[in-house]
Amino acid sequence: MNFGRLAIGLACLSSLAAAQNADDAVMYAAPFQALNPAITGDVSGEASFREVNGKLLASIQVSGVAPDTMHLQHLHGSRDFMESRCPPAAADTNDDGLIDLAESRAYSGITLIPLHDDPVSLQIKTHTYPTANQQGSYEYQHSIDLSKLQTAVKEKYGMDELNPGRMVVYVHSVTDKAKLPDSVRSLPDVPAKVTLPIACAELNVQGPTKTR
Ligand SMILES: [Cu+2]
Repeated sequence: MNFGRLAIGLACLSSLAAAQNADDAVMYAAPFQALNPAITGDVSGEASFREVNGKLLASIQVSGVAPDTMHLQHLHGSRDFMESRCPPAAADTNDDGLIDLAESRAYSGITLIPLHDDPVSLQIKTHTYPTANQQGSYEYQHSIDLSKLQTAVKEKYGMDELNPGRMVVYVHSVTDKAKLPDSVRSLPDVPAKVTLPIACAELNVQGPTKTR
């Protein structure tokens, strides 16, 4: 028996195992594209979500948003797992020059998962979304328990599966001083300034992917 060869074989096996562990980290990411730049200016940044050890690690970084303002941010998507898209200019069906929340639905689906201090709650109306600094930028990072999130999403939306790769990330909210036409639609009891979309990112699987 050739022990030298066996040792090399074992070394190869263990490095293969390490590579497979690394592959278990699935990452979804995309740059933000500005929406409604006539009102909001040039919003930029990046969204990423990593699935690691039963957690979904959310990371959002944006700049060029309304300073000293809380910004709603969510994963939007379709309950029937259609691939969501960010809305094109043609989404402005009422021709008021702005793409509002209602007009985004045909492309992006509905508001699914809020990105604030407790995403698993699926509570959309809260005051715990991130607030931009004086320079108009912010960073948000949160570790979300994947199985709790899946249970919550199944309960609230009837979705059996959670696939961030088919979802988009929205950042909302303009400054209090913004003047919006009355035609801009919002959620019941929430001012349109709070829900107006200002950036969108179409998530895609990045890098090494898990073999399922
Ligand atoms: Cu949203």
